[in-house]
This record gives sequence, C-alpha cells and structure tokens, in this order.
Amino acid sequence: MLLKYPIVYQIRRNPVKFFTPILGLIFLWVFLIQDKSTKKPNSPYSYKSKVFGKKNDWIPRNLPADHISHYDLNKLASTPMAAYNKERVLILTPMAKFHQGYWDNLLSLTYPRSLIELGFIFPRTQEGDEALKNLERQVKKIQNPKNKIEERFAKVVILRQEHESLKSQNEKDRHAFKVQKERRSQMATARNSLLFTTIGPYTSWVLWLDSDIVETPPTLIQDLASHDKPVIAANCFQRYTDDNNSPAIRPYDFNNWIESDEGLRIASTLGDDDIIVEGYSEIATYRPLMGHFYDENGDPKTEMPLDGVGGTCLMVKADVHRDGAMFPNFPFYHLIETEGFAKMAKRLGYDVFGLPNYLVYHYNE
Ligand SMILES: Nc1nc2c(ncn2[C@@H]2O[C@H](COP(=O)(O)OP(=O)(O)O)[C@@H](O)[C@H]2O)c(=O)[nH]1
Ligand SMILES: [Mg+2]
Repeated sequence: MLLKYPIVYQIRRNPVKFFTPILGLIFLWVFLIQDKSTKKPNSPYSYKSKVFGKKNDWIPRNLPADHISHYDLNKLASTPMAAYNKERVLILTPMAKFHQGYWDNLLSLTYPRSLIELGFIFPRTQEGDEALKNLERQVKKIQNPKNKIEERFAKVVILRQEHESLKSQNEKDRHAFKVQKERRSQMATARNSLLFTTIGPYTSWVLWLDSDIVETPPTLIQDLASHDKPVIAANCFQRYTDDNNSPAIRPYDFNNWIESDEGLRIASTLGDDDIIVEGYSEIATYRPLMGHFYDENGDPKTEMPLDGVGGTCLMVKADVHRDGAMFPNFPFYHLIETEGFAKMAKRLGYDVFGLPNYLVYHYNE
C-alpha cells in the first residue's frame, strides 16, 4: 500500500500517533516474549521438580540454559581397566526390602564413588515405603554436601514403581511356582523402568545388584570388569548354619545356567505364552546350573559360558542394553526377566558368561 504522505512528514505531523504502536510492540517484546525465551527457556532444564521441590536441582548449576551436551558413543568404552580409564558405572537395584548389610557392602566397594551412579526402584507397597525410608536415611548421610566429593556417589536416583507388585514378599509366597510368571513379569517391568530412566550417554557399565546381596569382594566392580565380557554373572551363594552348628555355604541363585537338550525339548512342547523358570521340580530341565560348578580350590577368575542368568549380581556393558537387550516381561523363547535378558543379549550377538568360583552372598531370611 502506498502511503499518502512520506513517513518523515507523518512523524512531524502527529508523533504520538506514530510512535505509540511502536513503543507498545517494544513493551510487549521485552516483558512477554523476551522474558519467556531467555529467562525461563522452554526446555526440560527449566522443569520444576515435583519430588524435590526446588527448581533445576538435578542439573549442574553452572550450565547455561541453552547448553547442548555432545557425547561421542564411539569414544565411550567399557574396558578391563575400568577404574583406571575412569569409566562410569551405574549400579541398579530393585528394592522391596532394605538390608543394612547391602548398604554397608556397597560402601565397602573400592571403585571410586565419583564414578558410580546408583539407581533404585521401589514397589508401591507398605514394605516398599518402609524400605524407601530406610534407604533415604542412609543416602542422605553419604550425599551430604559437607562430605568430601570422593565420599559421595556421582548421582543417586530413586524411583517408585508405577505398576503393581505381589502383595506378599515372604520367601515361601514369592517362590511358589504358580506365581512365578506374574512375579517375574512384574520384576522385568521394574528392571526395565529402572534401566531406561537412569542409563546415561556416559554410562560404560551397568551392575545389577539385588538388595539382598550383603557380601561381595570389595573389588567387585574392578574384578567383574577385568573379564571384559559383555555380560558376566557372579555366583550367588548363601551362608547358613549346618546340622553340626558349623557355618556353611550353599548355592542360592539358580538362574545362571547352560541350556540342556531336555530344556530345549520341553520348550518345543510349550504353547506360545508358556514359560520355563529354572530351579523348580515342576519342570525338570536338567540344565547344568552354575551354582553347582563352584570349586573352593578353583581359580576365582574361571569363566563359564551361560545361556540363562540371574540378576543378583550381574555386570553388563552398557552398550548391550543400549543395543536393545532388556528384560522381557513376556515369554521370549519361553523365558522371562533376567533369563530372557540373557537370551536377548545372545540373539543380539553378545556372549554371556558366569564366574563359578567368584562368590557373592545373598541374605539368609
Ligand atoms: N521394585 C521392586 N523390587 C522388587 C519387587 N520384588 C522384589 N524386588 C527386589 O528385586 C530383587 C529380587 O527379588 P527377590 O525377592 O530377592 O528375589 P529372590 O532372591 O529370587 O527371591 C531384590 O532386590 C528385591 O528387593 C517388586 O515388586 N518391586
Ligand atoms: Mg533375593
């Protein structure tokens, strides 16, 4: 549209009428648009944490709001010299019960804490709430900002499960054969939620450690990493008092096994939705179980290839999870949860191993 008079003439004739809309636009930009785009950027970093109350309390404060983090996954390694190479380890624990022995053992690990992140997931049960309270009390002591940086873990993430879990967690009820499919499927979902919400672009290793593992060698992380295997399981035993009142040990986790012909034969007869869970006389698979391969005079570094694993103490190169190996909560080759995970890792081309002479101990209820 052509102006009837030149702009200069209009300004001189009626300056108020000319400048008012321009000032109005500047005002609008400064107080509304600019305020939003620079002071409170529309990015996840400005998210106000509902759980912790304060704003931005879970990102490093010295980052500018428009910071972009770059990670080259090609340079992210998981090597046998994990501590020397400053590799970050994520320790993941689904926790229905809090055991002081678990926490004390965790604190006795010699891997540098500044390279360790912890992730926990709790069931939505009264027992879970109780365990959460106990854990939080311990975490607060360690993560206290007054403690030296070497004493604190790099990060601690605590989740509460979104889905249901078994009401009864006593040993007899949770080990009953008929509840295994439901229970293991719930556990798989809990493990997946925990893994997918905590793994970072800098995570080199994921150590799965159950909340009732109360004793491990202090060099657990270095030892498991030194084998340089994509997936490696320690042999989970339990201390008890035998008939002569003497201290003794016995195998506990029967999910570390080698596939057998009978296991394959049984699987071939099952319907699509049926699963095999190891360690139950209801399904005798005759699979060789790592728990039975322990040799007290044997070399703790001895390795054995496995087809199924348990999650009590399991070290996984983070790339195995990143490539997609998770804990199926559905029958996958008639396997579920950690045993399904081993199968999935193998289908993705990774080797799975166990250490029959390297013991960790499960709490004795
Ligand atoms: N988040 C979550 N963790 C659970 C639940 N049930 C058990 N756990 C935890 O999962 C791990 C394995 O469970 P557990 O009952 O010890 O299995 P078991 O040793 O084979 O009898 C332990 O660390 C438990 O504390 C559950 O429903 N939700
Ligand atoms: Mg247990």
